[in-house]
Amino acid sequence: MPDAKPKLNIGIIGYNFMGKAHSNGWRQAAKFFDLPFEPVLKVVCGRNEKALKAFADNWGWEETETDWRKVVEREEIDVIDVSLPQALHCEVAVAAAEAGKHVFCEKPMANSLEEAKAMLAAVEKSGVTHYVNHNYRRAPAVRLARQLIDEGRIGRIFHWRGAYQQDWIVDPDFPLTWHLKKEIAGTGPHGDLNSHSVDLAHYLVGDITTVSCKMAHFIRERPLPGEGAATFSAGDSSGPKVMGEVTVEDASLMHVDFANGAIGSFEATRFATGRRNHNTFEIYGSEGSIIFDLERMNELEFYSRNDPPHAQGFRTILATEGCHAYMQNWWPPGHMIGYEHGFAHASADFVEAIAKGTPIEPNFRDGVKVLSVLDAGVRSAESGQRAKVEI
Ligand code: SOE
Repeated sequence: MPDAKPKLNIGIIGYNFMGKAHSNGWRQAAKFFDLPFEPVLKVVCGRNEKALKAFADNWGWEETETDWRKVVEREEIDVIDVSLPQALHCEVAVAAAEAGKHVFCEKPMANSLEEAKAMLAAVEKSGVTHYVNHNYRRAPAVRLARQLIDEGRIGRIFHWRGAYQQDWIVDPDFPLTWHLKKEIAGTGPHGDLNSHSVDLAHYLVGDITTVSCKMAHFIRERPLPGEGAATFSAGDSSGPKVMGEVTVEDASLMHVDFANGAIGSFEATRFATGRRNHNTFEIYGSEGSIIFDLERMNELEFYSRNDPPHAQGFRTILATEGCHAYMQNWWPPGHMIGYEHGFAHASADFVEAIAKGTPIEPNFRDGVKVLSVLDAGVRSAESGQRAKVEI
């Protein structure tokens, strides 16, 4: 019998959409990756005891708790996984860092740049491992994009074109769920979706220096949510229709300058009818180009000016070979992976980072950089002027 691995006890705060994705991520990471520690799903925390218990039973969390502070204070907990709406990230992450716990935090990192900076200060002071879950960085095809750039195959980058488009609130009767309330979500798709795209642009192109942003509000009032309403799901609408105010924007368009001279655009909306979760980017350079589309997430389109002229054209690379990031841990070539695998990759890398004492990216420092670009976007949209990114 091989020696048992040391255990890494996880306490997760939140058990909705992201709680589920993270729980699965920890489970799959433990099964498919040879990790230095064994992640233990120790305790799940939420407010509705009955729903929490059902969640814990289904995902194999050993215990439940309704007070997040008690989870953070528990001696044997090593990692706090913050799977909450962003308005709650700062308080929980800071308390976790102060208690010496490693922090795995859902995106966007926080509702304001100030909160994000406070979170960064707390984790740096305590020396714990910290991570912001921009899960799309860990798609093998995105890793391949980065590899092609590092190998010089794209050359000098001129253009970034990012668009993250969804359509789950295009129906005016879709209820006023928490993503549409400023006090919980901070902003609309600008923070929720552009945060992913800005993180990808930082990863693939580089730092952003100035921003121009335009935001739009298409529907100002929506019915209050009934039973079962959640992100992507209208729930029960049979009750009386009482309206409430939408307090975030419905769409955000930014154009930006990068420090390396490239220019870029970002489009984030929940009103792109027919687009369910269309997270795309295009990068154009002096030697070649790349295109990624999350809805075809195993593929990367690549064009090379260095191919002989008669053979030039976009080719589609299926990023499922053993030589592509993470794929050795899954299935043989051509056996597709999906949305949930990004969470498993993040969990696996997070455990490795703790064991090695090395940073994982994106971490809270990267998260602050994302928030600083989004903050410049908000300032620009409010003033009608171009805004500088200020950290
Ligand atoms: C809703 O827009 C949402 O769940 C985002 O919050 C996630 O970050 C994105 O990956 C999918 O859509």
